[in-house]
Amino acid sequence: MTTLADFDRVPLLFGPSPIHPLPRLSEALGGEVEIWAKREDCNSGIAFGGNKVRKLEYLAADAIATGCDTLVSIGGIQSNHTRQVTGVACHLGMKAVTVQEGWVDYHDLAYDKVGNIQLTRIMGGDPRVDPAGFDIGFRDSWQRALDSVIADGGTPYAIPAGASDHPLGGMGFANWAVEVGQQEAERDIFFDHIIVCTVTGSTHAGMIAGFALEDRDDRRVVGIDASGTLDQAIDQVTRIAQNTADQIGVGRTLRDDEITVIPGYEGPAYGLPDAGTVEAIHMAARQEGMLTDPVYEGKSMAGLIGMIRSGEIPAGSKVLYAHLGGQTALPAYAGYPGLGAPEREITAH
Ligand code: 5PA
Repeated sequence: MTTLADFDRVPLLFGPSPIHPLPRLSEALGGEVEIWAKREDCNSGIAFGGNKVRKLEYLAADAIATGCDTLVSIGGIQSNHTRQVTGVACHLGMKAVTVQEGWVDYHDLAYDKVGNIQLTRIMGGDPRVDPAGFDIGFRDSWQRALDSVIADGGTPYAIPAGASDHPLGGMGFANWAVEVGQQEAERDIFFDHIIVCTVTGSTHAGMIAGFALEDRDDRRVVGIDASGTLDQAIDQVTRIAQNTADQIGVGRTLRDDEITVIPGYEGPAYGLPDAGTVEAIHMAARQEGMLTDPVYEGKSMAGLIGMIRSGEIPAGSKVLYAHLGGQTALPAYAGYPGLGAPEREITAH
């Protein structure tokens, strides 16, 4: 039986990502629930870091071990993932090719120029814009990108959307769960709720598998869906969580109650915020100076706020909010009311 320690990992992070309390946010939500954050948004010096850099510690080790020289992946125009893939390739002296699809029906003036795609271009990446819509599954455009690398004499390493649907996709966040256990022991605290944004699924799935190693049933990992395609997200989380659990020696089938993906905070569609998303972004920013984005973290923050207000997260709970990054997309939404444009100026988006 293999364990997590058997899997090679290229260190790409500063070390364990910081955890810290959010006392003013806790107070603003009634002061009965203690909220902390664990900060993947500042976990690395590579291209602003984020959850994908942590996942890529394992995939990049495999890419190197298998003699690949080009990381090939896929995401939306403002994908954080493809920015991090490109940054990791630069850091390791490799190349990157990234398919950037039209996942979001949003046409801010500078949407396809600023933010993540701008950073990808600055790093000398090879973003290939494709008009296809949102889908976390496998795509022809991705296959074409892989074929083109081979045609040019390179050796591609295939990384699916969000580095998720890959045998090693869940490893990074299984390791995150182990890290949380160590940080809890150091601080003599136990987080009974973990809040995480779920789209392609391996962040959430890795956490489930990693925490399953502890074999205790008083910790809930709550995924807040930001994909807007809930069934597909649940399916993907379930599959990746079990696959990861099998590889790291959990040695049992995961229970249904270990897999919780909550709808209601996804907004009108993937990539588009609603009033609740914007309120959550404002609340975290104005209470704590902690910035979140309208595609992912603003939605999981809205989920956290909603679940505390409704009592689904009961008084006395200790919550760890996994901040997975994504602020680099904010400039692309500068025209959105409340995110740059004056709040009263409601323009069509
Ligand atoms: C992303 C993903 P998962 O895809 O592992 O479920 O993580 C969701 C998530 N927060 C949460 C941030 C900041 C994210 O970037 N981003 C994707 C991207 O292309 O950037 C994979 C969708």
